Amino acid sequence: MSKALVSIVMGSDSDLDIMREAAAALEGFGIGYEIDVTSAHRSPERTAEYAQKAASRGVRVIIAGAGGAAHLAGVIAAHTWLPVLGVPIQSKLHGLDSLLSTAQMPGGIPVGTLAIGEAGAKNAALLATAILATSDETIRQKLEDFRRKQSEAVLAVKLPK
Ligand code: RP5
Repeated sequence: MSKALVSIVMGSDSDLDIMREAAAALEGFGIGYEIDVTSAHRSPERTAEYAQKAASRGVRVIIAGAGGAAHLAGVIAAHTWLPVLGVPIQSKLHGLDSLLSTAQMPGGIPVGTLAIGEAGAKNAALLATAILATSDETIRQKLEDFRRKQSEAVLAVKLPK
């Protein structure tokens, strides 16, 4: 795998099944990524350090997934200038708590928040790919191919009569 351009982080290893969707999507484009667990609440110093050093490691986009009182994406965004994409993980309140905790950032520190759960994790990776595609012709080509094939698959659907 090439060097990590995208960092996938999550608040707990219990988030991994969802966040694997992001990793799988990046692998489909051959985009290098790192994946790790760090918690805004349980390991706050390490989370800050992780975010502060991401850009100098060569990371260009961070995807952060967390559930419940989901502050991970916001805390990471507070410690880096890199674009941060938040994935709300399903929770005891069906992920609505995670969604609001991730999305409702104060003006000045943005988190691009995706849908709750698997679709959000997949789309975070696709959005990270699109961000990278603005300055990388090879990635742009792969993303355009993916979108074309996806459209063709919809057109090819034949429902039973
Ligand atoms: C959040 O709390 C994590 O992101 C996870 O979604 C949720 C529950 O964590 P565990 O108690 O399963 O470790 O910080």
